[in-house]
Amino acid sequence: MFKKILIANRGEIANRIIKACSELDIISVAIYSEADKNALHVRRADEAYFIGPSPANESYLNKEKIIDLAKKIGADAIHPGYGFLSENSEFIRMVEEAGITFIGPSSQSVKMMGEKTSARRLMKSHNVPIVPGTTEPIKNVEEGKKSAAEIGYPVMLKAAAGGGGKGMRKILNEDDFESSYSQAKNEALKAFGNDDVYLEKFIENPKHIEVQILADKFGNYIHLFERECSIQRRHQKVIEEAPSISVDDSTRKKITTAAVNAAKACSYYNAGTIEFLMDKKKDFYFLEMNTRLQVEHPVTEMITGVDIVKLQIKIASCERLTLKQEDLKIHGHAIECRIYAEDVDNNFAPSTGKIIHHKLTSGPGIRIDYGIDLMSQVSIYYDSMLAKVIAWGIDRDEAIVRIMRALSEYQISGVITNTPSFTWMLKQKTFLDGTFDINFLENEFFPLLPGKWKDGSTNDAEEIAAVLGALLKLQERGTTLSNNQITNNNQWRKQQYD
Ligand code: MV4
Repeated sequence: MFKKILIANRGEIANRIIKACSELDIISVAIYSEADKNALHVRRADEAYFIGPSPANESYLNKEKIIDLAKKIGADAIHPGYGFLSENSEFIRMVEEAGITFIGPSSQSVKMMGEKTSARRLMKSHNVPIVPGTTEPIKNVEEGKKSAAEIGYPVMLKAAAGGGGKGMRKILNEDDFESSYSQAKNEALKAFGNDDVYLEKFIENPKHIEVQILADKFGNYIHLFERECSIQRRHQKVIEEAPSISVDDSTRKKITTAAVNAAKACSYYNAGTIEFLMDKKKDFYFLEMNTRLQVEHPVTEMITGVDIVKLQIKIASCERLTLKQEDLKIHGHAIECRIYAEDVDNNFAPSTGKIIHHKLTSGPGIRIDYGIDLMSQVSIYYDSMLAKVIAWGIDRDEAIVRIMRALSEYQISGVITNTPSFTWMLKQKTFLDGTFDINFLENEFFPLLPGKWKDGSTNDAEEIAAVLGALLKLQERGTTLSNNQITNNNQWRKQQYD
């Protein structure tokens, strides 16, 4: 087993990985940028090293610097978390060439799934249903029009090098084809440095269903059932659940089998997720594979009892999966709400500032994964997700009342968050009866903005009292925590907390 793991990430996921290291008795190493000097992951890791200026390009995305540091401090392995370098096949290659283990899939698997048309060909040849469409990039307008007519309008143009919704375009009819085609190619070139695009049939009002898989380095594959992730805004997930209320036993059997086949097709190891669109007839189609740990992994952990991050580490260190598919059962239901620092009433503008009050909640079935605490800075440099509130219940109804209760108790001050908006979402008929799809927020929530959705009670008085108390304490001390106290944060931690 590894002795020391460098965590090439920040925020809640860095903290989540630190917890896994701690339970496995592995030394956790944080890296941090200028903006993250007061960040929680820096305080919680066993060691922490300054890596560079706030812009991610100069810190969390600096491949050479991260690998050099890992070598210098004797880290056996690097956990990339999600985002940043997690799906960068070049980085994986560099890490392994440096003699360090990457906690994730092979560079080749990531590359195979990153190019969407070759991924579609691979899926097709391994009995994974793909969205009807082309499996090679479109060569010119004429060829594209011909394919689109065969597929049947409306169609979607997608970037072959894309993913996550970037460089996507819906085309309603042949008259719009030419202009959409050249725009899509332009966008793809700008975003990915590659202007290949391909066509898919447009699937009307589908759900986003994804399947968590795990595989070891000896060819053993299991799945951990599905997650329902249809509630998104601009390709950012907001609420996730496991299992999906819309997946029946027979569909579950088919979609999880397809997901395991997808993983086998690219000789995958470690944790991965296969994304599908599922239509009203419960036909499902492969969208893409996420070759990393995902934000929403906790809902799967809650219903299966499996610690996905610990298994990632064990798999990376060449342990065999001892967990058998037949041992896995869905137990109850879990829901996750993502807490973003954003002003829902002001067009979801990111909210920045110092966290001056953070009061967690607990109670039956509640878990909060968070990356902030008192004095941490919420800046414009990184993703605005601060925390995730996760609730488990014996059934969906219990998970819903528990997460409502937890959200009403959870307090963050210093930045504006989207927390109150969940009160509205979780009460909607289409959410409660499960008939929502990927258009839920766009169709039902946005028309109400601004202001009219607010119907939850808040804990203003209690929050204000807590904040005033904290400010008074700081005043009494005649101080605040200043940045230069924390340059050598090992030292600093000792001074502050011993
Ligand atoms: C689609 C689609 C409809 N038809 N493909 C968006 C993210 C990217 N991974 C794929 N996406 C979509 N692909 C076809 N052929 C609709 C979407 C889509 C979507 C998918 C999942 C969750 C939310 C979404 C929001 C808008 C569009």
